[in-house]
Amino acid sequence: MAAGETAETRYQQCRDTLEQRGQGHVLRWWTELDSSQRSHLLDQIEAIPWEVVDPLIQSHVLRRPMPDIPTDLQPAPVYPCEPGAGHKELYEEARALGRELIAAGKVAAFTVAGGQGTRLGYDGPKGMVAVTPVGDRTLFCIFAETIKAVRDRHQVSVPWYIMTSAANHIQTLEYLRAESFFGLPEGEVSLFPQAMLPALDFDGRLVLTAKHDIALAPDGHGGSLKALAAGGALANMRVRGIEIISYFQVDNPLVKPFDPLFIGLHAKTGSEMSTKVAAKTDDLERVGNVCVGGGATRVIEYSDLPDSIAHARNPAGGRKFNAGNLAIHLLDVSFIERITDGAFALPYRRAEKVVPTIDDAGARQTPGEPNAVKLETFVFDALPMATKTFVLEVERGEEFSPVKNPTGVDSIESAKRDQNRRACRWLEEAGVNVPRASDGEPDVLITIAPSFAIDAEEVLPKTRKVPRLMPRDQVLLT
Ligand code: UD2
Repeated sequence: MAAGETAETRYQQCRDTLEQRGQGHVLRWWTELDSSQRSHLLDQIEAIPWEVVDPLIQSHVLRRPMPDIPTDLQPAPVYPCEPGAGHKELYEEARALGRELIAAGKVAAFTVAGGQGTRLGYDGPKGMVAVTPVGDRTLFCIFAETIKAVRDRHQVSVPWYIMTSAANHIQTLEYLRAESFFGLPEGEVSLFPQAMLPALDFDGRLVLTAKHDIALAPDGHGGSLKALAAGGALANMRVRGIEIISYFQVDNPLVKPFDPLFIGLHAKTGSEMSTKVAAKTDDLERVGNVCVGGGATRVIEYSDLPDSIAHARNPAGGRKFNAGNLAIHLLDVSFIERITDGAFALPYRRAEKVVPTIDDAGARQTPGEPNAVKLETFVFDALPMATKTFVLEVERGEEFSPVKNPTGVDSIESAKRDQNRRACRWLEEAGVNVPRASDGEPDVLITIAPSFAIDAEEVLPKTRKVPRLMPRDQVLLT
């Protein structure tokens, strides 16, 4: 068949597929498109998984599904960060086991970095944003150097998997290559893009962002589980002897992906999927709520939490639902293999977003209000599928300060402040004198690079390397 005929056949098939679904508008500008634009558009149409999208238009676009909140919802039981009297031995054993598992190379790092970072307004992969108080180190740099530190300390390979999306895959890869993977062997860093789904307007119609381009969006970080299985990463982990995946989001510079206590308790309790929580800062904080209900551990996202539950109090007057999801999880490789084998589906969520589109004249417009629905799955919806789960409460200031907004709460500014506070605390715990202002805040800026220390304990043997700190000093410890 000649090339022209092939293109014509593809066009006709795509047109039929679209017209059967009332989506014929997608080809409205066909006669104006050049050949590369035509082929791009046909590629996009052919890649749409209609078996997923058709039912979702009915259930999630034309209708607003009600959040699934079990009637017997209760706060999840959590292990405290400091053990109670009866648990000291358990925690010590767990720490030792966690160290063994890390040293034996059984734990891999997994960063989800496929999001579009819309709120931050940064035009590029969020992992490339510089976030340290001193030294302008990026999120990807912090994670890579943490992995390298673990690798060097234990002389073991520690693979790092990064989920990107079509929107940022190439830029992420080029950035890491240009930085020589921050000293990690290239063969131990695997990037793979997640799947995309079309955005739909409120009438269930595909949205065009240009005459030849359909608006597509990443299918949520829940897509990571399928992407790990389908892209071969799980098989690769098996070959490398990985048993546990340490999952974290690209936005959190304080994350400790190799926490021996968390890993050890996960293994000791026989948990298939574990999660870290911290006390919420207020009833309506924009974090998920880790709960139990309907016989399983589950996360109720902040946007789904009914006010009555958000404001509920326990008999002592404290916040009843207080376990904020930090999006730091451990998942057994065997658990992901089990749940992705066969008909696996996480529930889809509807997110209303502003999606740039074109008007009747073909000119690009960015509406002031949400105009479309994006369809996403969330990784924490795998929790109810685990036969055993475990939840560890941690100190927020030690492990969580996400970069989500340009300023204010959860911004680069607040993340720098929190990294500085933690670095100063670690130094003081090791006996270093840190100048403080009259309000108690550190009067210095310190970045502790992972090559220097990845936790407070590692600072102690290195205090001789710390210069005498004077007010307003800026120090990068490497
Ligand atoms: C997430 C959690 C929330 C809370 C908070 C803590 C969800 C749905 N909510 O809220 O419960 O724990 O984080 O910081 O997770 N991503 C992808 N692919 C996608 C979408 C997102 O890789 O298709 C990544 C994204 O790059 C980022 C992370 O997932 O690393 C979180 O995405 P978000 O910023 O949309 O989640 P957020 O802040 O609403």
